[in-house]
Amino acid sequence: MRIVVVNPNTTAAMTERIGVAARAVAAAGTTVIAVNPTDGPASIEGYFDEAYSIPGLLAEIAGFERLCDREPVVGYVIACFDDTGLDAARCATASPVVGIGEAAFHLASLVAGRFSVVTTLSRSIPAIEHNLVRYGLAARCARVRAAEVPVLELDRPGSPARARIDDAIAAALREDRAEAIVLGCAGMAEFAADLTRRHGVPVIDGVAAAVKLVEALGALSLRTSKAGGYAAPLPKTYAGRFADASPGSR
Ligand code: 5HY
Repeated sequence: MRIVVVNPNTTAAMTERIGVAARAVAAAGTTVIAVNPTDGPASIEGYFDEAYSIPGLLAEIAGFERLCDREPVVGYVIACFDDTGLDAARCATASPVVGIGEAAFHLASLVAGRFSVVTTLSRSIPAIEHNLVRYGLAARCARVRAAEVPVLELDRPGSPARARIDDAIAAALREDRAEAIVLGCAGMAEFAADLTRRHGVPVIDGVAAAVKLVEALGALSLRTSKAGGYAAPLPKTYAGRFADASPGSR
């Protein structure tokens, strides 16, 4: 089975690291294709970046959908912890689309009574808190914390990122009564195993969680319902630079 993992920001090095994390957990029969748009923000830190990342995300999915008869895709992962563009993406395909945030929240709720989230910057916290309410999991999340590390600093050699994430996790275990930790950025994926060992609680990465959930959905032949809000968009003209995205135009 083929799973497409879309990093909605435009930083190819981050996409590469996300692909490595996804392939590390993928089953033997799963091929992971990790991609990112060429248009859009280098990183997504808050609502404004998020808005400008969605057209590129949807264009990537549209490209794979055009080939799906010859090269089927069992499902998509949106590899941005805000689950950027998730609802629109689910309208764009009948294949399942799983956001790494939603995936991580659900797996955390299966292994812990309470979990805390450790994300990058404080400005990203409201969107994550909103998603927890939207997914019906706010009651299971003790707190969303920020390590105060910019997304693109996560893999810079010599950056204080790891130490700040460590400190935020220690505070969550000490102050929030958190029983598990969710890593609140796709760029933290490679830290999960080491942090689990260091802190002695499940530290969950959404990239791995989402890949396994897409595999499970594929194995159960579960596809996105088109009976309601995720129905395909109605054919209409989109003007200007989005003309090529006009629903029903291909
Ligand atoms: C992410 N931003 O996973 C989010 C995390 C954040 O570019 N990839 C990004 O800080 O909201």
